[in-house]
Amino acid sequence: MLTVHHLNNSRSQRVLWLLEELGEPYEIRRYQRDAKTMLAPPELRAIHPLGKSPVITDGDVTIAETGAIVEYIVDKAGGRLRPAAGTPERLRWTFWLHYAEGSLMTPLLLKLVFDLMPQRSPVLLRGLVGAIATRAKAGFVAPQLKTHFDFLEAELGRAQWFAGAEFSAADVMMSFPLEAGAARAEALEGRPRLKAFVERIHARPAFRAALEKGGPYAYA
Ligand SMILES: N[C@@H](CCC(=O)N[C@@H](CS)C(=O)NCC(=O)O)C(=O)O
Repeated sequence: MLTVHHLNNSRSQRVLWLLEELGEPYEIRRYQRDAKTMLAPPELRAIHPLGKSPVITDGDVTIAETGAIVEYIVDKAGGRLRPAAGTPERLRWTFWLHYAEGSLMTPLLLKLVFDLMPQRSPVLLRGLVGAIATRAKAGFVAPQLKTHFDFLEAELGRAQWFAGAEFSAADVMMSFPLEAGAARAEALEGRPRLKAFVERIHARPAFRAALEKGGPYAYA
């Protein structure tokens, strides 16, 4: 049986959602973030040395990294939620599968780090650290995020889903950075197509089912 090693409030929510969309059988093993550091517990390292979520096991196979997990599950489901090879939709699908974690998450992570830096600094240094963080965000992170979100808003002008007219696993992959972008960086403000996309995915029965199984999720 395929097991999702599910860290609360994390990217593994996407994997549960994909499995629900495909109707593939799975079980969940749950892990809780440390309340103070928000890091995963050490037990997750026993499953995979990186100790990150998501990670899945399926018989002898252990897979980390959401994009690799998505490809494995889609293969297992006979290629459903993936456009046919050799089509323009398939090229777009592959692009979004890599882009979500490879490009879009980077400035979002930087935003999170710079947002947290002042409060995690020694009290006497907070003012200075805050000023440095504000400068880095204004000078580098915010323009990067604007470029990405404007690009995404334009891309959704071609079709309502990222790979084309049909919903696909690429939309599942793109959900997390867009939800994080909405929560941390006002990604949906003034971007009606991104807002409509997030509303559309939240309305899907499989998305709701995955939320019930996965537990509270701060980005949805
Ligand atoms: N690019 C990786 C990122 C994995 C990742 O950073 N996961 C976070 C959860 S959203 C995590 O495990 N955080 C806890 C920790 O780093 O200890 C993927 O998509 O699987």
